[in-house]
Amino acid sequence: MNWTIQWGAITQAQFMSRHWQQRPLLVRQAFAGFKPLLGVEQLFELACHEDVESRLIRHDGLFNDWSVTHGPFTRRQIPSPKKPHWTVLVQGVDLHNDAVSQLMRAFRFIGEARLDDLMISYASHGGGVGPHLDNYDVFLLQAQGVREWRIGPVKRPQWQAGAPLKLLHQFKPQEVIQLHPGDMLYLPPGYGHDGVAVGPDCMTYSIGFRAPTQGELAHHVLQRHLETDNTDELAHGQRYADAGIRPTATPGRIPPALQDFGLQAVTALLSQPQALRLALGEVLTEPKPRVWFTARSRVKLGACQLDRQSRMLWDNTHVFLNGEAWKVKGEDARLLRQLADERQLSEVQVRSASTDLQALLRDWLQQGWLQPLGRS
Ligand SMILES: [Mn+2]
Repeated sequence: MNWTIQWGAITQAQFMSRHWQQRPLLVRQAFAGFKPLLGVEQLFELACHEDVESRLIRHDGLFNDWSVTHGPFTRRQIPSPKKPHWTVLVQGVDLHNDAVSQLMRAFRFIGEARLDDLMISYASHGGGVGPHLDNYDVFLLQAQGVREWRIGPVKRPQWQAGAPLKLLHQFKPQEVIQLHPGDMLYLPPGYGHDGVAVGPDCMTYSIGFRAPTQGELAHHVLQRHLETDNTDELAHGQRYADAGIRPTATPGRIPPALQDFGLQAVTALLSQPQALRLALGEVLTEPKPRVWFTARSRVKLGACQLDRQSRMLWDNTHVFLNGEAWKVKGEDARLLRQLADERQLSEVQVRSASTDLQALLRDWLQQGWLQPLGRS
């Protein structure tokens, strides 16, 4: 299924220039006649699965008491939908369900490197996670039932003390918006929101984005860079030496020469931008924890598509798939970039690939990173 967002009065380009990362947008019937892609029972089953990240949040309105429990749950731990004021959140549903993974493709116009996951929240009447803000952009698509959102900018966030969730203290919403199935609300990072289910069986799909901080990215890129072989030179490079030093009267002091040596070691890393870009591509395509691919023994090379759990990106010199990198050029580079952009290759394209590339594609099929594409 090919999903396209119906932007209504504006274009996608206008959304990008006026709203993305800047201000909220309500899109009525962004997906006209939308029907949930998985049922409530199917969602609860996922919440009970050990490879799925899930949370159960209950709220006692009278005492403003919140409780949070982390999954996986047993089916009996999930309350009855007839009971009000609870919600279950299931993270990364796109990794476990093909239909949901396809819906998420509608948001690839932002670019795959920025896409995070699709979370589904189920709420009984009055259920929600309370007033909060997120550090990343989010599209909130109403899939079933009705949810009432209170939204507003937050200048200086203050947090409720003692709550098990990071909840805004004295949140003053500017707008109240009711979302019905197919309606979608976009919120930029840091925008306050509080969504409460109105009536039973409310399901909302949250399409979330990745926005690493400099520190997080530096941590992962440097770590990856240091783990790879191309830093052999550095790892086996000159060791600290201090022949000719005089006896010290201040043995506790760090020698200035050692300080310089430490700084030089880090500076040396930064003088390898190509290697850092390589590490970045590997980091950005690293599968999430608890992602498993199913290997297959016999494969027939033909039309194929990336497995829904596969992450593939490219830059000017490499293609990256699931945390690994390949240096590519020429026609093979063109084909692999196409695979990353379109997530599939036709039989004709696969046949036009070099022998080396065909061997690589066969390897990816065997690992379960690629899936055969049925002729239709
Ligand atoms: Mn949120």
